[in-house]
Amino acid sequence: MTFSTAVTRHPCPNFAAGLTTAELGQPDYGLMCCQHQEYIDTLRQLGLDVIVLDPLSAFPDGHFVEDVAVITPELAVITRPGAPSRRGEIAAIQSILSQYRPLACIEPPGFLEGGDVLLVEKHFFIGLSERTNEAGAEQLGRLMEPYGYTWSTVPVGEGLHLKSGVNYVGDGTLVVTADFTNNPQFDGFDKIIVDSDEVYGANTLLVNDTLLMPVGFPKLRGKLAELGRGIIELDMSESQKMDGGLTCLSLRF
Ligand code: CIR
Repeated sequence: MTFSTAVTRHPCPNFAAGLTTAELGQPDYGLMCCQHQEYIDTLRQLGLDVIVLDPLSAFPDGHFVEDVAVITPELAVITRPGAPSRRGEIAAIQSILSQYRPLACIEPPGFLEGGDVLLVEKHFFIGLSERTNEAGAEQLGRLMEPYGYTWSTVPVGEGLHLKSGVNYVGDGTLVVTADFTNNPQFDGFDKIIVDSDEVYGANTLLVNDTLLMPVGFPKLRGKLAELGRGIIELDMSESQKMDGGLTCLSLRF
């Protein structure tokens, strides 16, 4: 899919109060803002029109906008985050997305976060995790079927989201962590396997013809370079402290 637009949200000063399991220390707000701006600048450099929404002080994870919607050319599905502390974020994304797409919503008892949704061509791999349940996955799948999409569910196991461990980098190739390497659902793809000491690098994002990856994962960078695409490395240290990655900082369409 070619992207022309991205929606982002500025981090709020109390972003360190968001959810995390990372144990990488206290994140720094000033540095987070610089890294976020660099992310926005990079998307703009790649030709995207980047919308930057105001911070949400009541929702310290609110800048991880990927989790609150799933967008295709036909529809924007507003999710229902599995983390109760994040449910209020959805009200704040609806009005901007309604300017671009018809909206649909994930309803109780379903819950789903965009970080668990990996779209490859016209197939949705939907991770089942603490943040996304069967009912949420099925609702998303059924909403998309009329538009010719297929879908399947993938148990996530240890990581936060499916895209913490699997991402599509184009040309029939997936970047996968060990957890997903032998999953039969991904038979038929070429796989770049992420070493166990570089797992965070798996959250690599293909934007049009360029790969964005977090800085500091030289073995993965070497493997990705063989794909022959441009690679831009971004410092994601402050997002990583809050369990966030490159994909989660934007909604792209
Ligand atoms: C959370 O735990 O919900 C946030 N601190 C991080 C969300 C990251 N989202 C993503 O990777 N899609």
